Amino acid sequence: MVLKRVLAFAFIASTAVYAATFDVTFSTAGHDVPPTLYGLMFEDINHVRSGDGGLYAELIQNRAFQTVTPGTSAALTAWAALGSAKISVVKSSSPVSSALPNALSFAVASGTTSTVGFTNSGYFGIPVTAGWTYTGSFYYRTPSPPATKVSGSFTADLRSTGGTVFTSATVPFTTSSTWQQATFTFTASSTQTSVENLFALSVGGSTVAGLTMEFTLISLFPPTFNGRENGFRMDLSETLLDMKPAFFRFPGGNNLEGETAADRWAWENTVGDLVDRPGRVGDWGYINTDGLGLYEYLQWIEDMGMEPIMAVYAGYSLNGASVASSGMQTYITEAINQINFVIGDASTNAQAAIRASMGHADPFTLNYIEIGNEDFFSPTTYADYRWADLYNALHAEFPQLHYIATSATSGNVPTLSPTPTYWDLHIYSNPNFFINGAFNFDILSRNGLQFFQGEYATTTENSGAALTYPFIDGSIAEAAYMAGFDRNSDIVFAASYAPLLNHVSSTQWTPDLITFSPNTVIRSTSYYVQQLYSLYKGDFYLQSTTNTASSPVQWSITRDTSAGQYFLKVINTATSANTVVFTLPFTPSHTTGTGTILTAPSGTQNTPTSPNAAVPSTFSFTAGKTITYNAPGLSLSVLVVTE
Ligand code: LX5
Repeated sequence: MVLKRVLAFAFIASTAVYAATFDVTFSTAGHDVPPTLYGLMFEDINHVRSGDGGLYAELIQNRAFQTVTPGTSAALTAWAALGSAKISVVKSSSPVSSALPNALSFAVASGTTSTVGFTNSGYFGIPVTAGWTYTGSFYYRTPSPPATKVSGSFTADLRSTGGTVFTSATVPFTTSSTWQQATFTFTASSTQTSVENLFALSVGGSTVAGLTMEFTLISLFPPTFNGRENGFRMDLSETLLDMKPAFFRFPGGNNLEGETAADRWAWENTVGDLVDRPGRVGDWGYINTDGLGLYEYLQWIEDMGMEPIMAVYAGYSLNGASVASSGMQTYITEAINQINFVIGDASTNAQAAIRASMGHADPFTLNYIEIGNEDFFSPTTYADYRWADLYNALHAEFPQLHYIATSATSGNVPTLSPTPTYWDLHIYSNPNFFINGAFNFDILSRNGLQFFQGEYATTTENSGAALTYPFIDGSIAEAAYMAGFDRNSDIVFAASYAPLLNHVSSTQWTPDLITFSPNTVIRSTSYYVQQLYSLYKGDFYLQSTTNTASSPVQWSITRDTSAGQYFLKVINTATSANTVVFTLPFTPSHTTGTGTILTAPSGTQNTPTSPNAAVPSTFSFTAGKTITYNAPGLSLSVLVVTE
């Protein structure tokens, strides 16, 4: 997997020295803030997994032996034999489906009497939580069943690595050469602090002595967000919900593109019954089960009150190759079908009918389609035919949708025809870039173009040192840059930090907004910056005295018109305090106001060992026609003033 790196686009660099007090006068003039302004960018990135083992609540790792090589030890990732049983991954002579050719072969020697079975260690652990009812299932068969059917029962349970069983269920079975699906539930009565737990399926040796059975799609779900079958992790969903995000960009990022076109994220392989989903080797070097498929994304996005920004494959993959012009029709048709799955009429459209068969007869909400991801890495083919082929075909079919092109620097790179209205820009850099770039959008002409900062983050210190977790210096620098999103929300319609999630146990790209383990979630300093901007987005931006780039202090004023509240955001990127004096165009009805602040000493990070080193706190302040606010060093403050 070759990492691409995006050019930094810094329009303004200023070295002006600033006084400690900033006078800010604002008026009632301004512009609407688009409801879509702050949201989330997601892709299955970070080995082990922001999708599988992350947002997607499935607890069993390697549940269907997808894309593994039978007979290898790697094929048995997360699985281990229990007792004297022999387990291996085989290419089933009669697979459960053409999509899932492999199975776990479970062989029990004749004369076995002791308990045998196999265990799964989950995604670096399995949480056992009191009151949780776990829902499990698996497919099994006996390739060469005995002449006399054997009936018995498996025991499915959660246990410690030492073998202490916390909860279990009995699962009856009968030997047969055809695949059968067994289901079960069990409820935990106590919470285990350790997540080093195992899922086990076992049986009395004498019941199956001399038999070889096959198992696949062995699944175990905890309770999920909104109680959805095949759903999402509750704690991660609630952590994201606490940001009140407006949109969800998916499925990528690089994870859309595939190493080659054949490895791309293909929507049709991610819908329908789980036995029909082959999975794929994702673009971050590990397997995607695609249990988290297009339907699951859309249903969860709807449950979360967001709208999708959905990407379609645009004929460019990470090996640098572009699909030839003559080969584009395949992907145009695929994109049309993908969109019809989302918004088509189930009574007349085959793809929409699949959606309805999965439980959502009505179309999902969809306004934005992103054509590709970072296609400026193959600018010539994007400009010569890939953009136009897809845009013209999709726009003809779905004229009501907005089509986003991907661009380097500030849009129009490469120059595309038809000229896109919407551009996705990506930037990863150091704190100074974001401080010096706070006015990057201010100088862009108002010529109808609309911008989506689809990925951005402080990824290194100014020294160039890499970051494992966001740090306050970088997060407050991002906050200064985000004041530019508020201020220019007449041309910036959406912005999302990236990447979103990483597992504590191993990762491929840091820093990330949220770090998690099987039973914990760590909200980074950048998470809180994103949260404060989203919660206090308002619906109208008020013009005010503006500062200049590279100044240590930035501000933005928005209003929630229906609530009659004004949100005065003050960002101080210096390590020492600075004062801002606001002069309001009205006299507030209350003489005191409540504010929320995120601040911490330089270098502070929220980590697994100190998850709450920097968290927002509230304060009150004196409100009046003028408000004097002393902003501590390295701080983002939101002062709420009621009209
Ligand atoms: C970046 C950019 C991080 C990834 C890409 C996304 O979020 O998938 O869109 O990867 S990179 O730097 O290798 O291009």
